[in-house]
Amino acid sequence: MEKIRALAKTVSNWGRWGADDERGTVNFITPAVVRRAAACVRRGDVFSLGLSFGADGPQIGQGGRVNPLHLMSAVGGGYGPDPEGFRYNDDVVVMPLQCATQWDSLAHVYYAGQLYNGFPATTTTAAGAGRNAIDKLAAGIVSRGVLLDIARALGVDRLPGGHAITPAQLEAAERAQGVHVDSGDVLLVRTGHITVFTRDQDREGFMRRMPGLGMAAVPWLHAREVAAVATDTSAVEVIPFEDPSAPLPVHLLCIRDMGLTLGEMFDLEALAADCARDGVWEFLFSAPPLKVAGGVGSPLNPLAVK
Ligand code: UVW
Repeated sequence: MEKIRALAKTVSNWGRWGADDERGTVNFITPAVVRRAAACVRRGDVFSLGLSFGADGPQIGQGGRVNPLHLMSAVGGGYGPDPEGFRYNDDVVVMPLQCATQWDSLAHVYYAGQLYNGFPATTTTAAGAGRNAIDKLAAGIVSRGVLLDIARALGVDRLPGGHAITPAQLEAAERAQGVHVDSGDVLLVRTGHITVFTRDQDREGFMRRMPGLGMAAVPWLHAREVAAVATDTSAVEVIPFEDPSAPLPVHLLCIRDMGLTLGEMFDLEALAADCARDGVWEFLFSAPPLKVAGGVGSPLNPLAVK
């Protein structure tokens, strides 16, 4: 934890938006940023970046996470005696909020007994998150999205598990793509790893080992004032961890110290192919979380509009 604590001092955003702030880096999304994002819509083509929420999802039961259980609570239910009259279908879903494409809230991870902005970890109880819950981000997240395709920049179909993405690789992708990540942007980082699940149907391979951001990327995200970062893996950061004695350092530094929301299991394949075709790597990005009161995460269907 020593390295994490030292780095935390240089990237902390505690107090930056006031002592009561529960939104973190989403505060970088100002009205001017949203107007710039809206101007990115040129063709009107919409890309869904979400996985399906269903029994065939990516979960393997790790950490108590399972795929959604979808039940029909009414099939052909009716009012009144007329068999040809009004009929309805209803359903119920039981699912971990973190089971597929999702945002981590700022209450998701912590260390030393404190959440983002210094709130006590004890504010999260069996009733949910009393501070930094996902519904605090309900008026977002809409901004300019920028996709950095690290796999393409490195000339591979997908990065191997254990590949730690560095600031130099992020900047090389920026140069290759002719785009620059600016304050308030939502950064999408493509590794290609989602295809281990979507194409190869290898859930164990998808969930247990993955490429992702290395610890050195954290100060870079801080300096660029990124509003949120998402990848096509289940953890955003590299697994196995760079230092096996300090698990999930990027989670701790981004969520707890910077107040930076992480997006996981985004399917970036179709969007990346389109961006490579037209050479435009920026778009209007919209992925508001569900207003789950006290939730520490939210399932999503993120949209990119070009
Ligand atoms: C943990 O595994 C704690 O988090 P995530 O699902 O965000 O990777």
